[in-house]
Amino acid sequence: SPAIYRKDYTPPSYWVRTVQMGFDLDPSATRVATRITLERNAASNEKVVVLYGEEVELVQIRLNGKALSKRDYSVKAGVLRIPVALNAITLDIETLIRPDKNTSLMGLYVSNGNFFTQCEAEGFRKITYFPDRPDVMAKYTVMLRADKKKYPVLLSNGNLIEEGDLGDGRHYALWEDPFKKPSYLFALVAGQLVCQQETIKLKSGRDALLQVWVEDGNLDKTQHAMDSLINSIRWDEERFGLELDLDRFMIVAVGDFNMGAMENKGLNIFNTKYVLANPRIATDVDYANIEAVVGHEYFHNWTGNRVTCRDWFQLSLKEGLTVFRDQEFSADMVGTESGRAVKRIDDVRVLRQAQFPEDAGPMAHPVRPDSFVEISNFYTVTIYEKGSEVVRMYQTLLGRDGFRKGMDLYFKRHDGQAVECDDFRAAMSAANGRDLTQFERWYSQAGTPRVTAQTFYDAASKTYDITLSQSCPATPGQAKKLSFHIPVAVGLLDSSGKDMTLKLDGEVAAIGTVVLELTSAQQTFRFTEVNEKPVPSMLRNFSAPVVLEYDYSEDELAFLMAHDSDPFNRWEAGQRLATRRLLALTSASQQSDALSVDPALSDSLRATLNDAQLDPAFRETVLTLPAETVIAEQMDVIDPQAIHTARRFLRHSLAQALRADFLAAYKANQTGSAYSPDATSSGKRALKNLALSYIAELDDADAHALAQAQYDSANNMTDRMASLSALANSHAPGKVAALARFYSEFEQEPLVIDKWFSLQAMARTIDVAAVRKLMQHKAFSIKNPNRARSLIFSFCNGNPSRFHALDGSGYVFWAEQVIALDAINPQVAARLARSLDRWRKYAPELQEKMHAALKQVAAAKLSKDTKEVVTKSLA
Ligand code: DPP
Ligand code: ZN
Repeated sequence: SPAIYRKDYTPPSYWVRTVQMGFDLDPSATRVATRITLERNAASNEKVVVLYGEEVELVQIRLNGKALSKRDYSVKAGVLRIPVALNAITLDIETLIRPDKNTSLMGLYVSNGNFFTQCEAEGFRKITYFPDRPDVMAKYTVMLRADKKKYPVLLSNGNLIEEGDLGDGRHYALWEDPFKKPSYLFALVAGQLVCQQETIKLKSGRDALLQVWVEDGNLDKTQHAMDSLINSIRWDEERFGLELDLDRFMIVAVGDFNMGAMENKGLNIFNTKYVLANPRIATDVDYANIEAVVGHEYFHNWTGNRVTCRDWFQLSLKEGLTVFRDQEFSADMVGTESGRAVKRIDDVRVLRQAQFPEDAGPMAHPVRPDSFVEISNFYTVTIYEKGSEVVRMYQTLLGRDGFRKGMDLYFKRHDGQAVECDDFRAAMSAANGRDLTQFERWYSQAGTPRVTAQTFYDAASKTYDITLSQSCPATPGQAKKLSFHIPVAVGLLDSSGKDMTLKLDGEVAAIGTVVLELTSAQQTFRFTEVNEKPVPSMLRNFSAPVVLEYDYSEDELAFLMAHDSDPFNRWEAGQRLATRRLLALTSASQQSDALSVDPALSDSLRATLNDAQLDPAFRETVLTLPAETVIAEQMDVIDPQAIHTARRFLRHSLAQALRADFLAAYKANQTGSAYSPDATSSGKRALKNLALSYIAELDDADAHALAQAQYDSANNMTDRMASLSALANSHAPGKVAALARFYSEFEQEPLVIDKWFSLQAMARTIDVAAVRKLMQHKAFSIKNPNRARSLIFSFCNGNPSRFHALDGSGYVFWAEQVIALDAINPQVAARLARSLDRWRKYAPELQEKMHAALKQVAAAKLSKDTKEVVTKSLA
């Protein structure tokens, strides 16, 4: 398949004004009748109506009432062209589709007997022939007809206009969406579902009906999603002055879903994983994720739906912005400064663990890509998470108020339009009178910039110079990079650990933190009236998505860990210390040297662990060592076994050194019998369970007993999973029994069984043979994306040392699964295909085996999704 280029964008030849659809829902033969009114686009020279269709049977097509014959149009590679140059056209298109055979989960499909749709990015063309591109926005009216017994609930976007019986056991519902929208936001749901509902008053006084739809039996798991939705609505009213524009807003949960959730106008469709929760089945992390995803999809109603993307190259326009909004929402929901920092740390962890590797690998692409083969492959951590960092930098540069002004202007200018990333930047610039020309490079250049800092203190003149240099590694198609506009937030600590008042060239810049704007390859910033040599705290709150290199002494890092007023950098200092140890241990392990660690790190960590002034949630982040994948990215040649040995050794050493402290923290952070997922309680559980995981490293009878006792008495899924994981990674006598008991207790809860598979897939002792055996389990199905992810993805992506077994068995398994999945669901397969992205970074013996596996996949008959990924990996 050929690549599509951003530079080739042309406006549509016709606009669509209205869409009327009639569905006769039947799993094996759904008939779709669509009437589209089109209007010629004066800005286009093309005299042709262009419609896209995929895997649909075209029954008939009429133009202004007249049936077209095959001579009147052409169909080639899914593109139907009708040469015609009229100002107004009505098309009647009838198609036939087979939802029950649709395992790609794009377009209209069946899940557990019910109908669902997923149209982003290009799924609508699997329902009917249509100008399926996001800059074509229209008003939709949708008539659904189906058997009343089998499909009592019939939902689509907007407002319910009419419903009734049709005789012959069938019924209908007519929906009308008052807002024009691109086809990717179309949705329908039909089936046996029940809902929790609530009517709330919006800020303007209007009433809105909120519904959360689930399968019967799950109504005891919807309260948290409903609460999260209401909180999201309130938050957007307060923070951005944006109100829900509909009378009715629905969330529907579905067990078979490719992604997390989808923001269809007024009818959000969610993976069950991001809706269903109660203390019995959901962990604290699940609760937090549900809040974030419900927020995310709700916030799309403005950032994505009211203002959408001109083309799919602009995807980050809505995704980066909406991730930023959901991150801010989650932070505000916790409220405390320390809670905000923990959220920030979590988000930066995702960036470093997933986005930095992507940005350094064969799939590296700018936040606004220049080309793609299959857009589904570009729903990436770069578009989402790095995109969010780019949006966050506007706020860092312009301030919260300035950012809000930019948002207001963006909506004022573009409400109801399909626009580009540049339009967002222009609004930020115009609203604040700031030149953001150079900032554009964050959208056009891929790769993670490196910022190197050097400092010089002159005691005689009391000046302190910080010299910042930037560079950015080459990425596919981009050998040379131009300088970025990088906000570097800096504070200077005096010898008592307090923030100095900062004067830049004589001007008072700030009491605590100043944002230095690095725009050239190298710049020096001079602080004046600096009475003693400070310890610099740089890139506070991670003010830019870069790698910051500075030659900190061990003492300085320990000092920052103890004193920095910026909690993010307190954490960061600890991570730097730990990373140094882990890299040294990794190299010692490679040379078969005896492993040892000095007590400096454990002393600093002990101080943090025992500091009752600090929130437990924050202490947990400090005591958590950098992930194996983060260490891997810092090595020239990745050695997964050595990294794993090093990290385990360090954890074991810390467990020995701090055993009593961990036990004390364990006892001090019990949360009692009533479960609540609030930040304080979940923070306590996080620290308690971290302590348990360290103690479990010791793998002795006391550790086993502690984990077993917690498992036996757990009253919530967080504690249950933590103890089961401790048991599963140990030689505890109760381990097999606990795993079996867990399964039988939760057999009826698919989301919990996912956890059960995932925990085993990530266990230290598992190998490919054991994964294959789990695939034979009656509860395993490769067709369900959540289940496939819970076992196959967890093993390939979440267990590096086992996946990269020296015999290459992991890669053989990976190739088999990519090929098997590709025949079922290309999107999911293409995700798995990414697991070998970084193959060139490994030692030659592993590289060779990975290369062979990649070649094997490349030689198979593949979807364009998977083909693009393996082709780019091999390039
Ligand atoms: N637009 C969707 C989302 O990010 C994609 N699944 O919310
Ligand atoms: Zn989104």
